[in-house]
Amino acid sequence: MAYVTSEVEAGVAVITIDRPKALNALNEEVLTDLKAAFDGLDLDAVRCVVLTGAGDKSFVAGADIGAMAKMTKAEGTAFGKFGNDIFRMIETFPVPVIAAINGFALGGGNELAMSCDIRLCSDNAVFGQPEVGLGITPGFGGTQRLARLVSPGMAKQLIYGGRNITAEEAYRIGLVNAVYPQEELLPAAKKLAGGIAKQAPIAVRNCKKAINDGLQVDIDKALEIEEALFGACFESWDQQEGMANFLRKKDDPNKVKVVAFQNK
Ligand code: DAK
Repeated sequence: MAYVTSEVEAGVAVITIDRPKALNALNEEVLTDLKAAFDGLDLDAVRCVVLTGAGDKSFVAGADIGAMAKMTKAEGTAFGKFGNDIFRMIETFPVPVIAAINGFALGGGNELAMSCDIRLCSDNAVFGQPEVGLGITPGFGGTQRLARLVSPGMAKQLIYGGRNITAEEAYRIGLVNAVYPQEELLPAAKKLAGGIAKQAPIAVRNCKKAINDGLQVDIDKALEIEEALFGACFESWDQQEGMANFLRKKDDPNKVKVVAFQNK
């Protein structure tokens, strides 16, 4: 892959969009490589993913404006669907995906970050949906995910005005969970991912699915979704060993051990 790198260590995959000369802007090749990187992960080995951008200036500065400028209506529609399908694949990826936003997250970059489960950013990060200034609407889910993540009023203010915001403001409105000095961002993201990777993987996956799917339906249906995913954890090795370990510890505190969950 020319534009995306992927490495796995101790259950955590770090996927890096690597096109720093164009501030990691998304063209068809980058999106193709991004899909290939996720498709290539071995989910028996990977329990959490960190997604970031190469360099210290940009996560992703949006879809590639040069490439889009020449598109026909049909090509623009196809490009939008291609991107949307990949972002949705990330949003529904079985294991959690943490965006480590190390600079600009504009347009498609902010939309990509919003497709992830958790967003952490560096103090130089800049967020925005500047599409209306280019004569288009956000096209990779920005109108939908920003309104759900912050609030409809705040999303409308940001999208209609095309105004960029700082890391601090993104934190204040709930777009990101935490802000770090640039050099601390990736270690913090890996540490968070490592903590998730140590938990029972079937349970973590089911939590992700319960939250995501439950948010799309009314509360009664949402609770049914939770019930089914809760029940599905039982009889797994992880559930039996996790609970047995707790009971052993109660019997004899010397028997404390860290359960090496097995994803089965
Ligand atoms: N596309 C292509 N190249 C980009 C880029 C982008 N989005 N952003 C930056 N670059 C390139 C610059 O052209 C420049 O390349 P060279 O001239 O060196 O060859 C290099 O990256 C460095 O950029 P600057 O020289 O401009 O760096 P500065 O620090 O001065 O400024 C900036 C950084 C991020 C403020 C500035 O580059 C900027 O405003 N960039 C554009 C940001 C933006 O407007 N992003 C939103 C793009 S619109 C759709 C689905 C989705 C979308 C559209 C349609 N469909 C459903 C069809 C998504 C749309 C978008 O994301």
